[in-house]
Amino acid sequence: MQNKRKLAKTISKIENEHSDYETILKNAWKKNIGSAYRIGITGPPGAGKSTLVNQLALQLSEQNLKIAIVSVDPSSPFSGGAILGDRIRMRELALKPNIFIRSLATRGSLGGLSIKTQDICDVIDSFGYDIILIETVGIGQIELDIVDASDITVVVLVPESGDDIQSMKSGLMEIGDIFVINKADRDGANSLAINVSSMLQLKQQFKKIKNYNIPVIKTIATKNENIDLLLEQVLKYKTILKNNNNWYLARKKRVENKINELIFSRVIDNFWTNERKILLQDNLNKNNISKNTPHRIFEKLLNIK
Ligand SMILES: Nc1nc2c(ncn2[C@@H]2O[C@H](COP(=O)(O)OP(=O)(O)O)[C@@H](O)[C@H]2O)c(=O)[nH]1
Ligand SMILES: [Mg+2]
Repeated sequence: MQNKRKLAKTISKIENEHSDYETILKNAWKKNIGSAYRIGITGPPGAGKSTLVNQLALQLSEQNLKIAIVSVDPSSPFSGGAILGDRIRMRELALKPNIFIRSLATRGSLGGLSIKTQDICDVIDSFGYDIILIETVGIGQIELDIVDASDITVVVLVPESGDDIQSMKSGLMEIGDIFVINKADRDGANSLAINVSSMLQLKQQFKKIKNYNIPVIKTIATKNENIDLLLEQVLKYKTILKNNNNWYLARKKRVENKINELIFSRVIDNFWTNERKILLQDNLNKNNISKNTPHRIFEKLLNIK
């Protein structure tokens, strides 16, 4: 429990961009992280992502694993946006010594979300967690950011209001390594599953791994139905990743992203000297703004010593 409290505090520091941010990460990386399996779960609001994550965490916790749940969803019960029953279930989950739950605010720059989520996962990893379940609401950039931060992406769809067509448009089809048709107790689950399967067959280019057939699994999260099947596929995918070198490639990409981000922030910080700030404002004042193109001002800024 003490450990969980310490982890929670550390994550808050990253979220709030505390001055210790980079020190925390330096220390985390020193612990040779990279063993936690990062599972992204995404899909439209109300699809049952939180319920699924809840069930997955429960099953995994029985396997004597340390599980972390990170929710990047403003409407998630983890962040208090749900009906009472769901909140109570979450609280029960959080009481288990080997389950850590955390919701992240989506405020701030969207572009920064993938790095921040990644950094937070790195810290969780350094605390010895085996599995990190990352729930994100499927709204464009956020879910794409999370793809970067995870090893596997599970896309959750439901048989409601033309979800299949919607997901084609929003790019969900491209990012899924496993598809879940949740609320299989509802009409239309079968036809949605068939539609998704045939779309996946047509779009072979979505496959990141050769000879891997993307599974489409029907679940009823509220009744814990087929969650074991989903879990089996999720765990199988980890073996596939490792056998195909993709485990390493995903890590390589994350390290690269992090280095690029460090370069970017460091270069920006060094660039904006007082002289340059003054020069910029001077060039942008009412009298001067039409005199120069942005490119010319950029050149001037570069050339100032
Ligand atoms: N009928 C039915 N309802 C479900 C199922 N899974 C989740 N729900 C309900 O759908 C609602 C939204 O679930 P939630 O997990 O919060 O969705 P999220 O927004 O994707 O995280 C909740 O009231 C759940 O109890 C399911 O398989 N069948
Ligand atoms: Mg949710």
